[in-house]
Amino acid sequence: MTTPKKPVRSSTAKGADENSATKRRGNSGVLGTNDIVVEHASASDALVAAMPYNSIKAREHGLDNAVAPPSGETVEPDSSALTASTATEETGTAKTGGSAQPGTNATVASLDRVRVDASDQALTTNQGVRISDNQNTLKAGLRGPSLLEDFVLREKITHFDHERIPKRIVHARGSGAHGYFEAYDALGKYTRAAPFAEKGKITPVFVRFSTVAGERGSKDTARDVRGFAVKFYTDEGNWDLVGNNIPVFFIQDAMKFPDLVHAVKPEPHHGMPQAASAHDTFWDFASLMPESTHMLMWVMSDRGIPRSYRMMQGFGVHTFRLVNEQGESVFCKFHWKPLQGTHSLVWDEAVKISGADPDFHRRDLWEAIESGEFPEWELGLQIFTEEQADGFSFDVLDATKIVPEELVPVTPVGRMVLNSNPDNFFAETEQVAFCTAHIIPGIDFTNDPLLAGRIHSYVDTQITRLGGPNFHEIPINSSLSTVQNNQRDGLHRQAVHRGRVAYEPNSLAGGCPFQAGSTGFVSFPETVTGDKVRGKPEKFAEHYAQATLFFDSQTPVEQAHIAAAFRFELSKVAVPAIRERMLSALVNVSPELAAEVAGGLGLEVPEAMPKAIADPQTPEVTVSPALSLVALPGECGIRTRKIAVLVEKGVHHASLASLYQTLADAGAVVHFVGPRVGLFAGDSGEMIEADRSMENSPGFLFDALVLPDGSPAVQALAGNEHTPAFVQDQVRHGKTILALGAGRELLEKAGVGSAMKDDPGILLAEGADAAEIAPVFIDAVAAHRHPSRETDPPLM
Ligand code: HDE
Repeated sequence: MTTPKKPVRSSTAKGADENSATKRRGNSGVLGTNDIVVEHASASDALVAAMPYNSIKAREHGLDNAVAPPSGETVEPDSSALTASTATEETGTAKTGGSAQPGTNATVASLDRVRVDASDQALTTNQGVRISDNQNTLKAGLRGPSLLEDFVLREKITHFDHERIPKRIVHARGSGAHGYFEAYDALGKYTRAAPFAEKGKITPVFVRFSTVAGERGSKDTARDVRGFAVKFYTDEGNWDLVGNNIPVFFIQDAMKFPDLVHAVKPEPHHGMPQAASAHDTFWDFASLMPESTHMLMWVMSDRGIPRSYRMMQGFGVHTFRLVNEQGESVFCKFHWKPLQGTHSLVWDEAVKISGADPDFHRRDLWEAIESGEFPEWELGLQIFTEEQADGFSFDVLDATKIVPEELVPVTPVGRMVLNSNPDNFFAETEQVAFCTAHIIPGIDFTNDPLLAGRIHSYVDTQITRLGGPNFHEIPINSSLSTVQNNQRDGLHRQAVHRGRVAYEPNSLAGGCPFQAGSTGFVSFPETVTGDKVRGKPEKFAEHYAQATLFFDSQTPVEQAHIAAAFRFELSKVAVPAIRERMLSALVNVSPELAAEVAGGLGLEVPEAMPKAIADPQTPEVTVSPALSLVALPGECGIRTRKIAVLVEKGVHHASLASLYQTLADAGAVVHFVGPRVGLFAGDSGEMIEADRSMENSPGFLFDALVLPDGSPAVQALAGNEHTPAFVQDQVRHGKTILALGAGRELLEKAGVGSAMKDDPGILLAEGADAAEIAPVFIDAVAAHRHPSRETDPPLM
């Protein structure tokens, strides 16, 4: 807190007889009225007089003052009643409240204030009136008409009618969690931002992951970009790092964002397709916007279909500024790296999962946190100077470009752990309002023209979505540091502001709340010159070098997936000329990729699309291993991996019991999957409970499969209509299968040939050897997938 600049002066007349019928006005010594209103006004006199003029007015001018603005002038009143709204305030009702204490926000303190628990409580109306009957409307006679006076029914139905709010125009589908950020070290050299102030400092966060294109109820596993938005509740205000799982974007200028979104959303005439870019309008737009090519490579790669929200990187995308206590600034890119590693689905799997469990990612995040497997990411910064940036072959203000890690390494600065699920999806995950405008001292914007539009857009969209300008008061959005300003009123105002002063400068409230001066947010005083124009810098015209860098940095399997994704998406485009136009852009990325996609569409490779720039600068980096998903395998082994163990009557119990224990100890989530749920007797009479059935949980929902030993069980499973597909999907999706003893017959029954005996993900063992094979199985599952199966397909 800033201390008042001026010496505190006594503001009320000391020594006046408080109880006498005739009171003195202020300190003037004049006998006056006992009218409490007049008296209150005169008591303010000394407070007001202590500020004879606006002493910081002169410091509103000049560059020095702009960079180091003065604190506002304040005077401390003799009594808090002087700045109160009403003279009766001190008669003490429980509703009077107090002034906010420094460092706390009296309106929110913590979410505990608003958590509601109905244990042992009766139903009431919204006015707190206990409801006697929640089953029947009020009627004139048991068979008579309902009565208009039924305020209980009307309140209930009216509230219900308004239970939905507008969904986010983009990123409507998402899931959130609470957690914290912990700084590895003090970063004062680069930034004075509160979360990095000291080693080990903890800052609470709320994170929301999302898809972009689909509606609120759409499937989780659509091919799409994923949102990765983090709200830091710092002790210097909220900082929102609203990023994605892909480090670049489709467009360079905010002017094109509505066009991009209109192109990818369901086509307006028939409202299709849902949560998909595989349609004409998207590819029409994308192929006319060559700057989107780099981003398209990422979205068509496995990054577009992550295995889990927990297994994706996050990126701030834009170049930001860090500013230190001395006002010095460097440029910065933000990176989140998951401890769980980066892993993806394969397309066939994603499509099937979307039918069997559209909540696949939401469920995965929720269940991991519920079971104490808290997902973790490391925050890394790429820090570089403006001078360095000037020398790059690309423009750091262009959001379609990365800064390759070979050019500027990523420095780890802290970790984020998500350790608590929300209590209420709507109150927290739906109502959370991320805004790129929410930054704190120590962090600042650059002139990225995409970022500029975002700074406006997010606050603006919340006003419609959350019903007015007071969305910052919704508990999940409230800053943990004190909020004090003269903004007033508006829909759903929660704060009850004391006093009659809602302007600054003032003397009637002793100058409070006063401007914070240099202790507040001071924009970095970047020198700006230039003509007022609509246009782009020259380097923005280079559209392909980093798309090529990305493609050339992928493993062959990842490259094959990119080609397959383009083939699929473009095959869904009905207008051939759009397919050809997109192909002509791909020729500029990689003639091999273009040929592969063209072949898959039955087309000739077209001429390369003319480039917007004839002689671009030579890129500094042409291969970057960090761009491949295999660069981050993770450190979690098989923790949280879901393993299906098929069971039937007569299953070999001992082998499953020992295997189960080893897998559970390694942190895997083992599900016994039967032809139905419920109990099954094993070979020696012990019972095993199937908590899933093959009908409600098909094979592609699991990371790995165990086929049990025990002839009666194997015979029964072999006769089950679901078994072949259960096994085949595991094989097709590159997953690990362990067949114990007679269980190998189920592999054969599913058409998995003996050619697979060398596959590292198909393991055969006798039931009695289950304990021995367990470590090999664990290593194979931890590898996530066995992509060699794609290049060397099994006999099926
Ligand atoms: Fe967003 N974006 N965006 N965006 N965005 C929104 O804000 C917008 C962009 C991102 O979980 C909206 O609250 C414009 C880039 C995430 O609640 C809206 C432009 C990146 C989320 C909006 C962009 C993002 C949003 C819709 C181009 C990655 C979900 C609802 C100028 C760095 C946050 C809302 C959450 C949401 C506008 C481009 C990420 C309309 C105008 C680039 C993660 O304000």
